[in-house]
Amino acid sequence: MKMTFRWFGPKDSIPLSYIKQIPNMSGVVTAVYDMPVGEIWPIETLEKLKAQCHQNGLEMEVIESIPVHEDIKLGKPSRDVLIDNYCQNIINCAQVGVKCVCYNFMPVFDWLRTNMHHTNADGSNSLSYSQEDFDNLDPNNLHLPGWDESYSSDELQSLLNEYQNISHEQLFDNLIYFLKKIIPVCEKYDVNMAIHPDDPPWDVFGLPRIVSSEQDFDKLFKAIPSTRNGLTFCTGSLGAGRNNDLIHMVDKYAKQKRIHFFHARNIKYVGDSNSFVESGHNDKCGSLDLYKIIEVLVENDFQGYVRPDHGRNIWGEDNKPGYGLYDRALGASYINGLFEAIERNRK
Ligand code: DNO
Repeated sequence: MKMTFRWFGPKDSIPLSYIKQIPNMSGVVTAVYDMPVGEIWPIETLEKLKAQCHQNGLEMEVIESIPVHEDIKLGKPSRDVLIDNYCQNIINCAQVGVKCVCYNFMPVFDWLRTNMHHTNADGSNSLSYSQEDFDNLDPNNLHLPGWDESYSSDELQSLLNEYQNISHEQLFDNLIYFLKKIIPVCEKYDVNMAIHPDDPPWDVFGLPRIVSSEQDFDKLFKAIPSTRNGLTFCTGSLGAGRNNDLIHMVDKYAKQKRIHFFHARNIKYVGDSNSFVESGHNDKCGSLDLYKIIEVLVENDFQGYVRPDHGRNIWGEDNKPGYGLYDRALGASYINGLFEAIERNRK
């Protein structure tokens, strides 16, 4: 595996030199953040980003994400031009050495929490999802933690209206339409597409979600068999679905060579509903068995990219929720330790 770390570009408060100091760090996972969704990222911008990474001894082989324009998900006539642009983005990324592109196909919101600053018993902060708080949200006057800057309330309402006629089946067809044009480009330029599962893995506000379960992945891989059509195995997103058998799924898709990117994080289930709090990465802190999941990856000779996912804000850090330095660095060390121990035990 190659250990990586998400870096939000030159505006990220965490310098690349700090990221490099985390043991066993091979590179960053980043994107071009200052271009509107749907536009072509200039190759010069990508070259510049890559040069900055290389100056700090870090690779830039993973992009998270090239965002998918809502018109593509909605299947609007404008999608063809947007898909052509997406293909050009894949080509430009490949030309600067990118090997893996993470993306998602979630309508409107690409993740959802009810609290971005949940205070844990030890004084640390993390993201959390309370089913009760969610049920109390007013879909006609939505203010969602983390999303208020992305959409004005009119924009949000009209986008939600546009989705009213989009069924799960229609959304799936739109995903396949997109992939039928993208995957041949990936084949030609040696890029792996890694779809990120729905976070959390169920429908929200009546918006369909189609990448939440084993059944969903099976359907997706059957429709587009090329292994360039793969996934980001995000333990926290998939694990929030208490019916998802993560150990079975990781085994199945690692064997199929579909897992190109692995997001490791842990969550602690709260009560009997869907509620959860994002915990420290260690198994003892949360409800997921990362040890076992990673053991299965190692048994299947996993060679893809790994990154610690959301961390808590600890030690007085007040960084972007989920993306502080300290707890993600601790997460990376824990995951490195698991891989190392499991690999050595097997020899
Ligand atoms: C949240 C992330 C997601 C992810 C996208 C990938 O922290 O896991 O925003 O980057 O869904 O497209």
